[in-house]
Amino acid sequence: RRTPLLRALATHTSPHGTITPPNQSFTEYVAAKVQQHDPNKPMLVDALSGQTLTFGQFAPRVARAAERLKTAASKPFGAGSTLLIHSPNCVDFPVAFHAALALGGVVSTSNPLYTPRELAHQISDCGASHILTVGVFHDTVKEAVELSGSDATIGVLGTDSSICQDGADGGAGTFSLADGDRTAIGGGVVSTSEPFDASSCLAALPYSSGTTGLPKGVMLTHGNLVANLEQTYELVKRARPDLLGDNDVLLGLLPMFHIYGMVTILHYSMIHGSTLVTLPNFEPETFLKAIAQHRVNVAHLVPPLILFLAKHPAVKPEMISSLECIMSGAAPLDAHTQQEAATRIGCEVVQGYGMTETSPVLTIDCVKGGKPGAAGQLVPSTEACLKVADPASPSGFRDAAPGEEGELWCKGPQVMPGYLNRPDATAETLVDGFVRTGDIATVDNEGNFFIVDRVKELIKVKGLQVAPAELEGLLLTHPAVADAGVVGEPDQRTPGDERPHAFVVLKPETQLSAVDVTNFVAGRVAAYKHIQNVTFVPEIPKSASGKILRRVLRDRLKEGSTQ
Ligand code: 4UU
Repeated sequence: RRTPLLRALATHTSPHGTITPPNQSFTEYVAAKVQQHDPNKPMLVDALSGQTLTFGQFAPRVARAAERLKTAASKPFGAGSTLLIHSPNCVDFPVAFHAALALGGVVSTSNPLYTPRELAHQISDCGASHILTVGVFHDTVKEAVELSGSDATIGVLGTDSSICQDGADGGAGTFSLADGDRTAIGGGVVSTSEPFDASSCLAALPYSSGTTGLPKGVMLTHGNLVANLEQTYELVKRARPDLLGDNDVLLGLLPMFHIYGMVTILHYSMIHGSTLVTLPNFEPETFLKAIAQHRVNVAHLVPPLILFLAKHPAVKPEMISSLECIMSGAAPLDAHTQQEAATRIGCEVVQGYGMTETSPVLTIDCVKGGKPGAAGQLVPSTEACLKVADPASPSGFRDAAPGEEGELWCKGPQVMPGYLNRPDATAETLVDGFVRTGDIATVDNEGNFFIVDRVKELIKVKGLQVAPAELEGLLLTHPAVADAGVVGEPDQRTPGDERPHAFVVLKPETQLSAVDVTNFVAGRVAAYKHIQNVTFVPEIPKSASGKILRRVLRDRLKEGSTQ
């Protein structure tokens, strides 16, 4: 009799109730919402080129792009096919995305700054049949396709021959989203002869290393994406209706290939009916100009960008006077920095928390003006518990006592069904329907969660993932390196941000400088993954089972001791 009560106490449910997401494809859901807004209103505006896509142009543009994907490409795209979008933010991004989904296929997204070898890994891993990129990255993509041995077809966005341009024959196309077969979880095809089930059809494959190892394809279903948009939108509607203005202008700076940019910024803006001002990269001048010129009032950012706005001498109050609300996510923002930033910028700063594996949103701070340091409350239909390792318990875990820190485990319709082709990693991450976040949290009496530490391997650089295992694997390919361990070193100038630090063991009779090590890595991975500091050590501390004791390495950095 006692067990159910204890279980009930240990599981936290959302204070914002539940939602019943419609059983629709993601594209059908988004297109129906988009259609409810003024067809002449700009939905996306490219801050650099001025290129605009209105709410009314969206559906016909998707229909045309789908037609071209299906017919113009050297091999037809359809159910079971995967489109890899390798592009900076642009107005064509959602068009290409939904054209692929409308045909029953799947979309994977990659960082356009990847080197050919990083991109080649994703091309083979996700099994991309088609790749869309922009002109400047065409050669990189071509090289990556060759490296991967794939026969993927490459197309170009943003040119006259682009699949996303309106054709000479007009853009009156309509598309039937319910028609056609779809891609099943893990590949294969779900036939239309079966009733549509959004939770069993695969839609997106963003990449995440999860709690350990190399980047993996995160299988997100149509149901996951629809649910998370409903959860986010409904939470704002119920708890912060003042944040649902009719004429909001949002900032599309964070990359659309990452889950934050893809769902919480791009698609949230589209369904809400806001105008999204997109930027292809961060450059102080264009960033400030975009905010001022378009009167951006809601900006989804990561902590280093918030610090830039709060502290950089180039930022003058009149440049950012339109800002009313800044949403911070993807990395920790401590209470002090949050409050100081809100005061200096002169607008509210609130946090959201989530991960790629949860489509992404798990919590949002609903306190008006922001609850300092809080990641927020659970979005509707989401459950969480805090787990502490306990060798005495049969499961190896016990629930945290009230007020005690524990690993956050979450459950809800936004949780992925698993990693692509990785049943082992899936089984480690999903337990009884709960996803293990690898984050340590506490919760207060009002259901506000605070993320206090990260216990998974992941390093976060400006909100983007850097997988230590990837850099370690790369370092081990150097002929002079006997062993290596990489951890995130807190960046003193930017609280919450990290930089990869390598501990390296050299082979006997070899010589290597720190610069040799950083250069070796720099030639092979995108800039944000570059090793910033190197410490040579006689050995890498490991557990009895051979796992790197990262905590020990991190503690050494904290102590400033390198031995
Ligand atoms: C401390 O970064 C993301 C998702 C970001 C996001 C989600 C919901 C931003 C706004 C929003 O509303 O996904 P990933 O997969 O790249 O990284 C996930 C990890 C988390 O497990 C956690 O360690 O990023 C860290 N993280 C945070 N940490 C994400 N948000 C926070 C946060 N505080 N607010």
